[in-house]
Amino acid sequence: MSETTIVGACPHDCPDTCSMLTTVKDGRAVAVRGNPDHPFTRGGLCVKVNNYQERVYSPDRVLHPLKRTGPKGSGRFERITWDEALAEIKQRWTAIVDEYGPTAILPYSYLGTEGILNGLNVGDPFFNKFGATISERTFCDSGSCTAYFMTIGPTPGLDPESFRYSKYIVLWACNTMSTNLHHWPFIAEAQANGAKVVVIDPVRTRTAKKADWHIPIRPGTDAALALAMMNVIVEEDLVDHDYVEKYTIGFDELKQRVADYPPEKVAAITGVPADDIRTLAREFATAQPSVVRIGVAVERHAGGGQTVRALACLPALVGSWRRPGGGILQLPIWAFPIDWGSALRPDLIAPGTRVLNQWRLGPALAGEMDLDPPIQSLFVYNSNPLVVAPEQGKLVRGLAREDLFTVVSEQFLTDTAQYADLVLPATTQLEQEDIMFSWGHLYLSYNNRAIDPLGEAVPNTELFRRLAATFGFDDPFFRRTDREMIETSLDWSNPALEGITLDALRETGFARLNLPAAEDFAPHREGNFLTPSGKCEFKASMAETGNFVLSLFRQGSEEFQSGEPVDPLPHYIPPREAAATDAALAKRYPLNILSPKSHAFMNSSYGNMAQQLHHAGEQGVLISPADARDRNIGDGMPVLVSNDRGSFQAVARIDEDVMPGVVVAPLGYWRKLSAGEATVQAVNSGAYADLGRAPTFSDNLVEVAPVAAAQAAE
Ligand SMILES: Nc1nc2c(c(=O)[nH]1)N[C@H]1C(S)=C(S)[C@@H](COP(=O)(O)OP(=O)(O)OC[C@H]3O[C@@H](n4cnc5c(=O)[nH]c(N)nc54)[C@H](O)[C@@H]3O)O[C@H]1N2
Ligand SMILES: Nc1nc2c(c(=O)[nH]1)N[C@H]1C(S)=C(S)[C@@H](COP(=O)(O)OP(=O)(O)OC[C@H]3O[C@@H](n4cnc5c(=O)[nH]c(N)nc54)[C@H](O)[C@@H]3O)O[C@H]1N2
Ligand SMILES: [Mo]
Repeated sequence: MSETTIVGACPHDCPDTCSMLTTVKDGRAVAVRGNPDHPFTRGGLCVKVNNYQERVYSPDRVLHPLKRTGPKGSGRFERITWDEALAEIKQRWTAIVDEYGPTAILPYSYLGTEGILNGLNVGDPFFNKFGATISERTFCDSGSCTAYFMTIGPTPGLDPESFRYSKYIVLWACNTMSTNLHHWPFIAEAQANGAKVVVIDPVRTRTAKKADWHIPIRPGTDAALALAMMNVIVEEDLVDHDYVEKYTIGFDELKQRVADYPPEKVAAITGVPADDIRTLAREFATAQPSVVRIGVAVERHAGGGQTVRALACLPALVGSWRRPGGGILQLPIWAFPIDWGSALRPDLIAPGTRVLNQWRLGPALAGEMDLDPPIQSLFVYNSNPLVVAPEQGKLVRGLAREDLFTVVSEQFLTDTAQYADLVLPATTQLEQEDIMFSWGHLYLSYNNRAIDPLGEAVPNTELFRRLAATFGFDDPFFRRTDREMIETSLDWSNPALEGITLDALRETGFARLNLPAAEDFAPHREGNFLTPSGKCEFKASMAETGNFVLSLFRQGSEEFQSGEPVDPLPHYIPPREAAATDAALAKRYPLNILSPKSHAFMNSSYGNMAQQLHHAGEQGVLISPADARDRNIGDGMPVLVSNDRGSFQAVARIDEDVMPGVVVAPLGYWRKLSAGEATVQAVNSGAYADLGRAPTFSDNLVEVAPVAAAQAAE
């Protein structure tokens, strides 16, 4: 028996991008484990992927092209050949193009796999040349990025490993223990050395339980808190004047602005006592180096963009950037010199091609958007919109349309694939080769293929090679092999790659970018921010082009990227659905629902796997004892969560960990595996936040009632 170990990388859209070792026996993967040599992975995987081989060999894998035989959504399919599938796509799309034009076809994708080859942009060149509608992908951190770029520019900021040198760590809307687990040891090390760890979250999460101080806050009010912290810092003269003078612009205007946010006023908005606000501000200013780690949830309400603007101003005001371990951590992805230009091929886009934001899929398919031409075909890969996009009711109606030709490339018959006309089999990470960035550490990774593809599954790169050939795109660009793509995926002339070779990377599986070591990494010690002024812009010069979306999320020429002007100073925008904004709505629907990430699922991936489902339990909703009592809800009781957009069924989990007025239903449960065939997305709105067209998943009001009572009321 031959046994080998193959070094690869976890494929998921997670900051940790673990180095993964696969044991292969006689061509079959028998186990995976974390690479002990990788300084961030440290030999451990998480509950999501530590049995990845079971995902690979699951009897539920889609291993051959499938064609629908029953009504839409019935899940009845027959096996066909790849040639038949491609011929069907050619015939259907040609007819659609003849009648409606190519923009009647909508590609839809995100980060089912995060590899530079098989991930975000793998289909873009094909669909750009085809002339399909452009998908604007503002799924994750788009509003946060717009705000961050406006304030300090596309900088990695600090090394996540340098948290071990921090003296004050604020995890702001970030559930590290579930969503960024491998960062925790660095935080714990700082904590052991006397650093204070603060968690700001409406929920006492696993992470909050490990913190020195948990500050519960009303959802969507974080900007007010950050502005009040700055108010205190200015009032009590805790400002690092030397840093502010040399390396920032707009301090005088910011000073005036934060005068509007005294702690007492903000206490009433946020629910955080004024004295706590003062303590937080004083400690953040004086315990240096101090750092804020922001999670994605800070962008997920009406004022999410301005929240990140305010948070990105904080460290400069008190000089946190002077030392390693100080500043703000968003996405260190900006350290990776990825050659997006050659991957995206925006040059292939015909000027004026229609753009559709991904959050609009439900209304677009359901015929509510007056689109000309209407969407007649949907091509989904690397995504499961029925579970990850809002307005689920409309999505189901849209996907059920008999005249919609839906093709889904998948590993499993997801909720979305269930509605497809054609399902195309996709490989898992063990069956493909890729090179990976990280948005949570500074190591480049190489994923070697561990086993041969199962059945007729193909990597996304091969899928688009086949589609290009089917449509006669004979430019050699569309025939590039994976190895050729890997060679051109990065800008090898960039100093960050100095000393790294592909051959060595294949051997070791990972390499740290050529950047200073964590203990010396303080790129903004003397300013050098990547903004137009080179300074931290309290007053943003980019505010004139305002609400822009990064080209990474929305391709095209420059004109696509600018937006309406916005206020150049950070400010608080109240949640859209809250008593203060809409009292009538709040009367009918008094509870603010949050749908953060689940501990055991990866977005909607693993929502069908036994180990992870066992860990997560059935779809639940966390509710405070007071709110449960008011509604005669008992622990474990089936409840209906509803608002005007829709409803879903869940099991009540009564817990003091959630503040009164807030309920929590984690993302990731599959619709078809849930009682009532609906998930939290049934109540979520498709409204955008203020910047970057970010979603507003923390800004939705609902009511919760026992299922029996809800049925009786109908
Ligand atoms: N286990 C697991 N890990 C994952 C993922 C997964 O699905 N599962 N997904 C990956 C992806 S794609 C991403 S983007 C990251 C995201 O990881 P995180 O940034 O941690 O995102 P969330 O879990 O959505 O939200 C974090 C916390 O914010 C809180 N929160 C919600 N609204 C507000 C608010 O208005 N204010 C404040 N202060 N807190 C709020 C929630 O209660 C939650 O505890 O995780 C990645 N890692
Ligand atoms: N309510 C609510 N909604 C959210 C969020 C939230 O916090 N709350 N988070 C948002 C965020 S941050 C994100 S990033 C998005 C995530 O949204 P998605 O990126 O769509 O995430 P997944 O649900 O994991 O869906 C990915 C699908 O791709 C498939 N897949 C995996 N690898 C491959 C492959 O190599 N090829 C192909 N063809 N398919 C593959 C998987 O089987 C899976 O079904 O969701 C967003 N939606
Ligand atoms: Mo995400």
